Amino acid sequence: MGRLIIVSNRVPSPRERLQPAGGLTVGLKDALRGGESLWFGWSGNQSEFEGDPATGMDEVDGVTYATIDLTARQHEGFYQNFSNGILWPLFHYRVGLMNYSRRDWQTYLEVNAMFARCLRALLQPDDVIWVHDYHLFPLGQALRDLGVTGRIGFFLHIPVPPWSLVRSMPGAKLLLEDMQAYDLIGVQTEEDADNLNHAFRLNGLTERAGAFPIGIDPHEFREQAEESVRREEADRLRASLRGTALILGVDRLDYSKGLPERFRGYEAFMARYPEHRGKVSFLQVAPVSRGDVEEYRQLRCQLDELTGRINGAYAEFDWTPIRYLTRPVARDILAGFYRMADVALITPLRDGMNLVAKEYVAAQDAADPGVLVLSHFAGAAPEMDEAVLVNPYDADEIADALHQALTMGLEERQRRWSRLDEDVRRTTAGFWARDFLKALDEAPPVATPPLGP
Ligand code: ADQ
Repeated sequence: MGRLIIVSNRVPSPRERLQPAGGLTVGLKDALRGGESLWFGWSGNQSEFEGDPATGMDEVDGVTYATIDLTARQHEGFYQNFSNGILWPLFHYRVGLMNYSRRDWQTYLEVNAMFARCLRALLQPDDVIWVHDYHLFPLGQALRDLGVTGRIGFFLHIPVPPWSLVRSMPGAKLLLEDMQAYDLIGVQTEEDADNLNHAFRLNGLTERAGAFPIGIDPHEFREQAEESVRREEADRLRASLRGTALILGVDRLDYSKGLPERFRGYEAFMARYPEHRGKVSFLQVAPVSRGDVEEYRQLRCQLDELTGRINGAYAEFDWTPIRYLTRPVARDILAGFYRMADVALITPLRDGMNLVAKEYVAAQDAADPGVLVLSHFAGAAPEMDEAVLVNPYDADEIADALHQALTMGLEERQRRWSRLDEDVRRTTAGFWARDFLKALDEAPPVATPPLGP
């Protein structure tokens, strides 16, 4: 087998390369270790140079990292406006938040074509290419246009809504046609695969999507959690809780994560279950992400106001209902908080998968596990039906779920948790990558390699 070429918008930073910190870096760790491999993408830097940029090369632990810079104009049009301002809301079912502009669409296509040209120069005939996420939908076709005939797979980390919704974006049909260049398209859930295949069918194209739910490295995360509950930060949190039960939320500050709805759910819980007042603490960690996009600024204001209102209404002089942090907390500290939490409250309005839910399960102490309260609309929900599942739009349902979770007996907690844990340990990140690459190898090829001499 040839080299494995991973392509994603961002490549792991030099620090993440040495110490994978969640997401893709963890997911691909095993796959990259298998043989020769190269990871290609944006360096994270901006340059003033308008032509095709030079590719920076670096090797860490047997993996070659090849990166290119973007200009400020490309970064704005391709990444900020088109990927995060158009595709992200659209694919999270929020058409109303989509700010379409034809100029950004053109920059998106331009950057994808440039990625293809720079990557093409590094390719060898037997390479297997695996492209990741919505920033790079057209990349496969752009590579085919340059004569690449080998295997190209694609994995989409975010949800796929029905075609009737996706088609509201001008250019959606073209993206769909471009995706035919991939030998296999992986998505997170059966629902996503059905929606994408249905879209292909409706447009007279070939169905190429399959469900490959992403996982974590549960062994590594459990070890981290066990170590991290013994750290000074965990002691400080424990002391500050003074015996109150801990409800924990961990997300990027993003409107797909349902944070205002979650806070309103907690408010309803305070109002309707006064017996819990003074006996619980809700800690929400939500570091600011994409802070330069208007919708994210508005979300932050909304959460500041909700936190103030709820704390103002229910706090005692010696007790605060919500602790809300928009600063990042390091992963090796967070893992211990997961283990200490009596309840994880994870209520996205839509989420491709949600790995925090899986990490929470992996971090629990089998003797006294906590309860996962999870949105029906997380991609993880179909696999994790032993969680207490809620509709995040219903504040009263969140309130009832919190009460149920906080009063659940040990036996039921253990029964639910051990089923969840079994699943998390079976469908790991390593399994996900191997499973996808095997299916890619077996998929009927889109392009025929030219005949040899
Ligand atoms: P994200 O939207 O970033 O990822 P998620 O899967 O929850 O969401 O988290 C990815 C990683 O980031 C996890 O390892 C998690 O621990 C970490 N993380 C999240 N919030 C954090 C915080 N506040 N502090 C520190 N670390 C945090 C996208 C999709 C998801 C999909 C993943 C992987 O939106 O639906 O599960 O890709 O495919």
